[in-house]
Amino acid sequence: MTSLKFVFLFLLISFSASAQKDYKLWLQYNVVSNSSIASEYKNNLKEIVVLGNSETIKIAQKELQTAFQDMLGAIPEIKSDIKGENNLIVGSQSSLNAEIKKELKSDFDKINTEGFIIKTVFTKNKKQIVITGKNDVAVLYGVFSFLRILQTNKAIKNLDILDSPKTRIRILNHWDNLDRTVERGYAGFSLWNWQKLPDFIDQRYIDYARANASIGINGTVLTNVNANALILTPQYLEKVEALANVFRPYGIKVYLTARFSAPIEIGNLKTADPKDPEVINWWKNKAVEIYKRIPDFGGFLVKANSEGQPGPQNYGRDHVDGANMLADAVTPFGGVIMWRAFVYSEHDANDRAKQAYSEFQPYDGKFKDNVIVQVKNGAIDFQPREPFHPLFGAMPKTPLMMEFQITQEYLGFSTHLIFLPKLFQEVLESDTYEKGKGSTVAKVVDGTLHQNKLTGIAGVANIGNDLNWTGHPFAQANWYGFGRLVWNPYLDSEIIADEWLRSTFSNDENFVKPVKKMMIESREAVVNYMTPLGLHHIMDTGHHYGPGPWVSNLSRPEWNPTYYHKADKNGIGFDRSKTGTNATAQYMPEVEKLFDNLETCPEKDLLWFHHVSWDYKLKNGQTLWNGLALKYQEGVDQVKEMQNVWKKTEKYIDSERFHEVGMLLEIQYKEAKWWRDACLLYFQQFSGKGLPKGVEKPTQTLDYFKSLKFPFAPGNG
Ligand code: GCV
Repeated sequence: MTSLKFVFLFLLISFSASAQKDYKLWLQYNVVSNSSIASEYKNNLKEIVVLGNSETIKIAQKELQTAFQDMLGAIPEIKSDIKGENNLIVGSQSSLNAEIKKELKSDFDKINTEGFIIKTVFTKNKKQIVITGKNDVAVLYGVFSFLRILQTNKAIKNLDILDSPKTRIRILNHWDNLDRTVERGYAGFSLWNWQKLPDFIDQRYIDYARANASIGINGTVLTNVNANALILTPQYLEKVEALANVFRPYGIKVYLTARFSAPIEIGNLKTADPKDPEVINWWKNKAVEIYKRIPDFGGFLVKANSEGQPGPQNYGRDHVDGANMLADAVTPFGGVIMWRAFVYSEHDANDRAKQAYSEFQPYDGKFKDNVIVQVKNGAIDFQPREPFHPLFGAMPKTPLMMEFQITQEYLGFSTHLIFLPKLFQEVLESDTYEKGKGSTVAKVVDGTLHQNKLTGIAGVANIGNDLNWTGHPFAQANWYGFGRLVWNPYLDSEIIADEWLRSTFSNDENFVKPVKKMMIESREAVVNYMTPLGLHHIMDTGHHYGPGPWVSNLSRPEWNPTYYHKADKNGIGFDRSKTGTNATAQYMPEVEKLFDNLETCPEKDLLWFHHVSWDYKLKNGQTLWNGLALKYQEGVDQVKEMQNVWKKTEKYIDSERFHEVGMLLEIQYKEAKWWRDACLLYFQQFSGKGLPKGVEKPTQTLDYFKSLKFPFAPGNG
């Protein structure tokens, strides 16, 4: 009995220790094992001088204390005034003494209101490290950045860092429903416990805010874009207010989704027509009510007249009418409207990829100043690879916001390891040629191309109430990487992977080097085994789990995978060139030419833009059929290689996460083979050709793959 008890206790302790590791995300604060680095920090951090006593400054102080205790084994004494030297001075510009202020004057001129300075300064021959910014939240960002330097075991000699976020709205979009299910969520239920709010403040809310602040995220849309009007009732606004109060000291503003028909559903009006005076008034009053509770409320995100959601078109009005009406309601309070351009219609026979551009481009310059149009990454829908959305590069007079999807709706859910910053980077680096060469998507969204003041990047969150937040331990890297990239859209994804691995697992080079390579290559691996050479949207329908290139029976043609690949006896691919739907014409001439011409179209986008014969010769000399089959095989082989890399990491990390990732990679490998076999068997019916040498033979029939059903696949509403 005693030994049983002991075993139980042991299991409990080891479970909670590793569960905590998963839970702690990239803020592990592992002991610094490099003794010279540790002593360098200890010598330079005799005391911490904390200037100010706001909630935010207290959070910054606590963070430093926790981090130093965990990483260096001791907390320097905390002081509130500067004496002696080799101190760490933490406080906003206004709290600094005159000498330091003077010393940093030109630096302060170079940062924006959210930017920070981390600098070694000498005043009266005394050396100090100063972390500062124009306000307390900026100081908090500086503190997290300083701790990242320590976590990644970098030296702190002569620090001279000035860092400002390049985008203004750095926001997570939670597709969380009020019943706590999460649309396209693969990490459990929603974090927001509406039933217990506002009185019960779950520690998770605080930990969520802390994690976001550590990567510079400054906004959160709490509710699904497929919106429920109830969130705008007093009963719920009280709960939203409680969350806003928790997030505020971390610099995070709360936003909500606005259901366009709310005036009817909860306001007892007969219409939601944006030109109706009663409707206009209803929204104005609603804004007053919200801002009374939440003075720094961010604004609304709206999905209107898209996939069955109500909108201004229900009343013969357009998107501009709808967005501007809401914009007027929040203008007195400095709120913004993020209006989504994700529109396509079953009544429009045009290529779905063209519809958002066709509808929104003519609105350029017509929105109010506090409206930002949120454009999805990709004209179809967050595919493993899409060419950049043509609206980027076509609306010079309208602020455009990028919407990335962090949750892996089309990318194997939280089961597959894919490092998304690599994908995001590819898109941000794409050249729109809007104002000549170098007019990258990054420059459109950070406002530098058109000098927009209102800028932003949104990410559909992959967070749920799973112990490890994101379902897959490596999906945490996508949350982290999103934050880092929206702060600086020019950051290299390799740097992000490096930081994340060191902060989350270990600084050991023998671990970091191969695993970083694995992460970087994971994106292409997934493209290869799901949708190589420009294929897209061939996931099984509804849940989007696994392959379903055969699906052709859905009511809306553009919901069917057959619509996208167009495989037939002659070949495969969607002709979006001049000879087809001419979607290429939506790009600037340089890009149009590149994509339109079969010779110059990058092979990674080939079947996105062209329908080519099975015998078409690829650049490597292979026929299209053989090349396609070999790409599928390559994807499978890449996952095998990821497994090999991971197997060698056991001695560097905790056994729990080692085993978790190992099991998930095993599933990923199985599913990569499933993708390869199902797709090749299906496409083979059209090509009529055998599999080339090097491609493994399927062990199941096409009918078997077609028979697979997943009625309870997660995230499907
Ligand atoms: C929130 C896709 C997804 C939907 C999602 C929609 C959108 O169609 O499958 O779940 O709805 O995009 O982004 O609005």
